[in-house]
Amino acid sequence: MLKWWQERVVYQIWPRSFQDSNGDGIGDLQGIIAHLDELKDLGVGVIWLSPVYPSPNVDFGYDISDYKGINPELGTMADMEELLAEAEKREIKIVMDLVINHTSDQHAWFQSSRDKDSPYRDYYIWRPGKNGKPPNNWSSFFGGPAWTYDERRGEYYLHLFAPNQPDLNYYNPKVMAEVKDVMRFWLDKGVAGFRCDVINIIYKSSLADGRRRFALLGLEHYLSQEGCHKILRELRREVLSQYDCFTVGETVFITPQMARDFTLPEREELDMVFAFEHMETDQYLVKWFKRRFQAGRFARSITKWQTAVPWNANYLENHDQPRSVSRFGHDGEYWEKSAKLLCTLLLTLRGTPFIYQGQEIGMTNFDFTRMEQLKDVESHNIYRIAKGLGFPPSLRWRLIKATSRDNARTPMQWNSGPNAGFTTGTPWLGVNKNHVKINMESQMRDPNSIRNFYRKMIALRAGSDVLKSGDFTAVEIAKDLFVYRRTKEGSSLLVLLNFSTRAVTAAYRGELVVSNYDRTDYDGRLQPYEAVVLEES
Ligand code: ISL
Ligand code: CA
Repeated sequence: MLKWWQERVVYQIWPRSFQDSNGDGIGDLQGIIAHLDELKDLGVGVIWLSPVYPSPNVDFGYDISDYKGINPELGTMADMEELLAEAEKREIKIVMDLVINHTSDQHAWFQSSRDKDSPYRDYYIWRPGKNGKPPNNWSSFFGGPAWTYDERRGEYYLHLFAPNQPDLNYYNPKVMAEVKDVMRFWLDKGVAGFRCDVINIIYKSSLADGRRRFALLGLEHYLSQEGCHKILRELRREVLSQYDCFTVGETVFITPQMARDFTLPEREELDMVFAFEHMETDQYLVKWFKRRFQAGRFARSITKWQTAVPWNANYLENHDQPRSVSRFGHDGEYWEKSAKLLCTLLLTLRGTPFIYQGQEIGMTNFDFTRMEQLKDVESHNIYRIAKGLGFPPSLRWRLIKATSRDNARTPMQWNSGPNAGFTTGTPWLGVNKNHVKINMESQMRDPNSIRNFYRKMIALRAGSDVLKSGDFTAVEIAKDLFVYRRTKEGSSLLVLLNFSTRAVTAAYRGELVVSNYDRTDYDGRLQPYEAVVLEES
C-alpha cells in the first residue's frame, strides 16, 4: 500500500518569484492563493513552500529570524492560514521548509548568544580562536572560511553557509526542544510535513581540522553522522509520528548507502531524500566547473539511485539549480520537445516527483548580461573569489551564467504582458525577455503545450499502478539514449528517451501510450528529443 505522499506529485514554490499581488515587486502568499485552481488542474497534490518566515534575506528566507512568523514582505499569519484552508478545499497539502542547521544572525537567539552570560550562550557553536586564527580550517559552502569572529562575544562562531547564517548547536538539549516546538507549531496549523534543509550536516561530531581532500574542508566531521540519525529518530518519535505528515531531507554529498540509512522505513528517520549525484554529472568536483552534459552519464546516475534506494525524491530543478531545459535539454530549436522529454522522465521514474515552478512551462535560464543584475549571495561570493584567484572577467561571467542560482529565481512567466504578469510594480529580480514566447497564459490555451503535457503525464501516472509503484529496470543506456522498464504484477511499461538532435533507431515494441510527437504507433525510430512510453504485452 502506498502512502499519500508516494501517490501525489509535489510542486515547489519559491514564493518571492511566484506571483506578486500588491505591486511591491515581490511574490507573496496572496499571489499563491490566486493560482491554486491552476495547480489543482495541473494535478498537483502537495505544495512545498520554500521559506516564508521573517528573514533579513541575505539568503532569501534560508536565513530565518523568527521560526513562528511570516515574512511581512510575503504576507501575514492570516494569509498563511488562508492559504492552508484554500489548499485543503482543493485537496492540496502544504509542506514547509524546515531550516534548522542554522538561523539568521538577526534571530533573537543569536543576538542573545553573543553575550557570554545569556541563557542562549550555548545555542550556537562558539569557540576561541587559535593564535589569532579561526578554531579550525573548515570552509563554507558559499566560499571562504566557516568561522567569523564576533567582537562582542570575543569568540568565533561556526557557519557552514554565509556569515549571517550561524549554525545551531545540537549538543544543547534546549536547541532540540526549540526545534520540536517549532515543528509542532506548524503541524498544529495544518502543515503536512517538512522539506528539511541540509539536514544531514546538522550534527558536528568534532571540530578538528578537515583532512580529507573533499570539495569542502571539514566535511568528514559533519556529513551524515550517527548523531544526526539519532536526532532524526528523536524528532520522528516525539513529534512527527503524532501527525499524518511526511519529511523529505535535502541531503548534500550523499551516497546511496547514506540515503538508505536515512530513509528505510524501519529506521524511522526521514521518508525520502533529495540526492545530488544526477545534478553533478555535468560538472567537475564543484558546480562552478562545468563539463558537457552527457545523457548517458546522467542516465547511469539515475539508474544507480533508482536501483539502490527503495523510494527516491525525484527532481530535475529547484531554486538552487539552473533550469533543466537549458541544462539537460535544448533551449533552442528543440525547446518544446526536450522540455516534454524531461517531463516524461520525471513522471515515469519510481519515487515522488517534484516539479519546480516554471518547469511546467519550460522556463529557461536567465538572460542577464551583467553581474549587477544578480541578487544571489552565493553568485556574488564566488565571482569575488574567482576574481581574487585571477580568473579573467569573461571566464568569471561564464561560470556564473551557467551555474548561478538566480537562473531558477527569475519571476514566474504568467503572460506576455509587462513583467510577464508577475507584478504591476518593479520586479525584485529581472524578468526573462523570453516571456513573450514562454508563458503560462498561452500554454493554458494550447492543448499541445508543455504545461498541458505535464498535466497529461501527471494524470497518466495517477492512473497507473505500474508508474506509481512498479519496479524500475534500466534496459539500454547509450550516449544519448535512455530506455527503462517499469513493471508491476505482470504489467510493464517501457520508456524510451532520445536526448539528441538526431533521429535514432530504438528497436523496441509495444502499444503506444504517449509520445511528445504526434504519432499513433511506434515504428522503432525516435525523432530528435522524442520521448515515448510503450505498453508491453
Ligand atoms: O546551491 C548550492 C551551492 O552551490 C548547494 O550546495 C546548496 O547550498 C545546498 O544544496 C544547500 O541548500 C540549501 O541550504 C542553503 C540555501 O542557501 C539553499 O537555498 C538551500 O536549498 C542554506 O540554507
Ligand atoms: Ca508582494
